[in-house]
Amino acid sequence: MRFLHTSDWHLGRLFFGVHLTEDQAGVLDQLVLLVREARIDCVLLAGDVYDRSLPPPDAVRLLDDIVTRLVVGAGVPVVMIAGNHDSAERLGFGSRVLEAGGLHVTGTRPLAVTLGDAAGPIDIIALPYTEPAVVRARLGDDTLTDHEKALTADLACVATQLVPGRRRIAVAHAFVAGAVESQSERPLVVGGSASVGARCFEGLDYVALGHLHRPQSVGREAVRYSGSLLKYSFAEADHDKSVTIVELDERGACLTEKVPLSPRRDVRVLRGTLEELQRGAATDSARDDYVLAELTDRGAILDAIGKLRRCYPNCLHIDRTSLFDAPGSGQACRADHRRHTEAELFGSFFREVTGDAPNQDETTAFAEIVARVHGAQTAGTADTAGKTGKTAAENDAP
Ligand SMILES: [Mn+2]
Repeated sequence: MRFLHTSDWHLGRLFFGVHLTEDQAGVLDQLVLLVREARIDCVLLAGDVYDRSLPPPDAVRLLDDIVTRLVVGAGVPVVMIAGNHDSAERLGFGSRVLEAGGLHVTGTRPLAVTLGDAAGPIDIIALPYTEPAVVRARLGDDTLTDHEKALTADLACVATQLVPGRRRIAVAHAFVAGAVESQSERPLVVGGSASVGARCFEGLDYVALGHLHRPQSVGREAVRYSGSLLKYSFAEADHDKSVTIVELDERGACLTEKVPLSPRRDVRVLRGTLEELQRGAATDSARDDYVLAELTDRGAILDAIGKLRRCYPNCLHIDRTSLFDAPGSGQACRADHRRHTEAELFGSFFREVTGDAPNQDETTAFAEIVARVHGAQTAGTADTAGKTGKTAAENDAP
């Protein structure tokens, strides 16, 4: 039997204020095509279907469309669980009605789905993401104090109802110890560990995991994260986003294959001076990509984002932290500015911003500007005093 394992679609996601629904629709079109062309028997969607518990209407419409094309159009059953971003109750709406049609969705409790091929039945245990406290209350067991115990208990609940010896896989949304995190996952707990050991999944022929956004196996090849549908942070710029095709043979051994998805816009980090990036754009064939610009210029740039968006229209963010990592950074603000001359203050400000002391030309230019300002002030005061008949001292009064 051939499964397509995917997770973390995060439909309705905003990326630096940009709605990604069209980008998601584009790769999901590819997914539907792949399901047909690769003769997939069942799609496993391992949670974080939506980005938030109350998804925007566009995201709901997109999920409705994709699921209909898979289940009704292609005749391929879908097993879908809630992740920590989903509302378990809302995602699970109508699940008992939908089951007969081939859409097996579960939000609040574990579920067993039995499919089969020529070699016999295959049991799929669908384990939606659940807080230990919720499992504790549902099972009436006070000993379920952490994620591992809760998941093990849920798994056991379903497993005891199954016929032993049959091929068995699981779909779960969890953080398995030893796996590598990314920047765009919401931690399952704040200030603690929510990891579960890979040993929880012993005896299962394949475990289709969701939660971590980097595609990876953990512990053994058959315990696997497919990774997210798209890159949901700039820290994921180097990820190869993909889905996993799992071929389960008659003995329960599986072969996995990563199939890449091509988003209409990639997520890239570009580093250099503004001028270097502008020059690079001339020969860049993917200027529509979502871009984070790490500008290495020293000193101020007026409207840097406006200038960058003329060549990279989807430049979403500028990072100038290198500026603030400069040696001497932060020193100037601690100095008492009343004890320093204008030239000294300028010097320390210049060092603060650029990391270097001003050169002779810059020092001279500053001195000239200061002299001109002082000259204008003196002339202005004299002029005003002349017109109003007041003295300069009177004009200075508050
Ligand atoms: Mn996620």
